[in-house]
Amino acid sequence: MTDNTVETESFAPPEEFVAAANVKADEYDRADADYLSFWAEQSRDLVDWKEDFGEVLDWTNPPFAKWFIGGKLNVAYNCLDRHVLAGNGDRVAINFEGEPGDSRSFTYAELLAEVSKAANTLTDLGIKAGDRVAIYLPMIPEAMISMLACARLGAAHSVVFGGFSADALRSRIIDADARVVITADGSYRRTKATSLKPAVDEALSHGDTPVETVLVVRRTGQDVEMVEGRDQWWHETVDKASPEHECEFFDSENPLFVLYTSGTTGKPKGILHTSGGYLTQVLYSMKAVFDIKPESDVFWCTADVGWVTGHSYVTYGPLAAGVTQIVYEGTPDTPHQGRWWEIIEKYKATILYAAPTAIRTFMKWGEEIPAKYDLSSLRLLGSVGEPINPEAWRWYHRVVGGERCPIVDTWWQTETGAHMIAPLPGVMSTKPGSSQRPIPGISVDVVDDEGNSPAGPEGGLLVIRQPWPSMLRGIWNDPERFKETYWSRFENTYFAGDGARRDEDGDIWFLGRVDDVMNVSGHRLSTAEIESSLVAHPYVAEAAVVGAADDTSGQAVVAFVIVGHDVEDSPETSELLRQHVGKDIGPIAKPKKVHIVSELPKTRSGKIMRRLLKDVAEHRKVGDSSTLADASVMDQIEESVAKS
Ligand code: 6R9
Repeated sequence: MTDNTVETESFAPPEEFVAAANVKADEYDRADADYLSFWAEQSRDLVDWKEDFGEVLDWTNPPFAKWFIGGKLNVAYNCLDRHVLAGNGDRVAINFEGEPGDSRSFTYAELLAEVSKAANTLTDLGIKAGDRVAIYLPMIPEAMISMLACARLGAAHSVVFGGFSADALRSRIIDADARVVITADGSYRRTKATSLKPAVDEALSHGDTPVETVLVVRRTGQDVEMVEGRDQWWHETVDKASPEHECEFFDSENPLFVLYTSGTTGKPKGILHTSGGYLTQVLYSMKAVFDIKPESDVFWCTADVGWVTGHSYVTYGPLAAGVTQIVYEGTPDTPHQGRWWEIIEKYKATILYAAPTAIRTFMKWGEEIPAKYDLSSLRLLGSVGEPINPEAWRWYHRVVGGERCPIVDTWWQTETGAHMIAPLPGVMSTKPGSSQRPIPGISVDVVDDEGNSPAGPEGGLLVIRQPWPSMLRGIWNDPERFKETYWSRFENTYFAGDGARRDEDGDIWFLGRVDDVMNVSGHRLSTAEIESSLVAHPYVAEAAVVGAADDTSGQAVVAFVIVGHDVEDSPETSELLRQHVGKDIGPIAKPKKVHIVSELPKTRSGKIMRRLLKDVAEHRKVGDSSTLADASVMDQIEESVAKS
């Protein structure tokens, strides 16, 4: 991204926004004075506990944290029952907009009935507290209903993004030991009915998963093969189940979900989140960062539930806060490029939370498109998933927000569960491109390679100093990897994997990942995972993958491969390998380019120097290659790339 950043440029929130804001500036001091009392107070205030907790944090066995010790709650009760009991059962919980234009809405009372039916069905299928259920669904209300039904039973869900392949689904089912899979026949994408169920059949076809039952939602009505004794239709089971379900209350540390995310090695990690702490911080961020007013706001987070943003800010955050929200199934340009703005106008959305890659796409389509719609209901905008470049920020602010909506640029991760660094919109002026400050109760720092603080003006590594309520509790089945990945670089300090720097005001600017994790359209992908997919293809001898800067998607996957001697170096081969990765991992992982080369740049110890390949992929002069075993390799690579 080439725009020049003016660090001092900032936008003050409108006076009315400040006057009505949920939190004020003194919040930081109160939290700093005693962060544990601060979180205890937030938790008691925001969460309905069936039994109060005693100790706030148990950190006697770091890095394994426990929060709100001895407390008992039910997360689904907090998202549903308590709103109905408080007399808000008639408030719309979900306005669902299908891609073909069909719509459905659920009040809180109706959603409670749906979740109760699903919970009763899962109980009939033998699911109980402590089990895992895999959810492989498109963005339809049943996705959230299924997640909440699991939470209601104290069973953990493992949502697998519907864009992932059968293989990816299979390995996640096996790792999480899931006995039930909830899926759909398919969904609508770019006006076509795409299928989902065949991927489940393929994932289970090896007979090596613990799955006993597949529950299938009918979304498109396309033909589906149902396996006798294993597969059941949602409409023949859930729809017929009782809408009454008395919930139990579980320990604060009862697992809520496992969500797989890419790491620096090939195998995705199952990030584990539990109940009380997660819900506390998610709710606090709804209050402080999104300034949520449940009676009047219409919230729209555009993320898919397959990602953590969809977990925290589609399913749990908005529903636990009791606000009305929008859920949209499809793509932003179906049937026309104004679809999002049309939805905002239709439902009078007040808060929009989206990824920078979407904003950059809209910029390309032109500002005359949003200009055709009434966006005056919006009062706050959010950004998530990757650094937002100042140019996109300004466009978002001016064109979408009509210069009246503060923008909260929220930095967080699957691992952190909820917002960690973000401006408080009623408290401070916002700066295009900066996430600014940790939210109250969170302690972050930017350190140099040795862990010294402060890091120099060019920046350093982002670390988190103190445990936080919604922190991951571990990596499923792999405590050693948990310690190694996040806690081994600096003692008792969480290493996030992001580069960052502070400006003169102390505001934080993100510089992207410092490891081999790429960020494509706000989605995390690992170079190692794509490399192993490529080398698993019989044509490929060696592969190196880099994330190259891309104007729309932030980064794009670019692969360099050495093919077998009898394989033709042709555009067809490159295309075939692209398709292979798409099929193997999922369409989002498909490389934008596959360059066939005769050598890869390696150090004398055999390490691939991806930094040099990144220079090539970003059309830059190749940097220092003096540590290469063979210095002429880069010339050969540049030559092959120029030819292709
Ligand atoms: C929520 C989510 C986490 C990684 C994270 C960082 C990048 C997310 C960002 C941001 C700069 C922001 N990231 N939000 N970078 N500014 N506002 O995206 O989780 O999919 O786990 O990705 O995304 O690099 O480390 P996840």
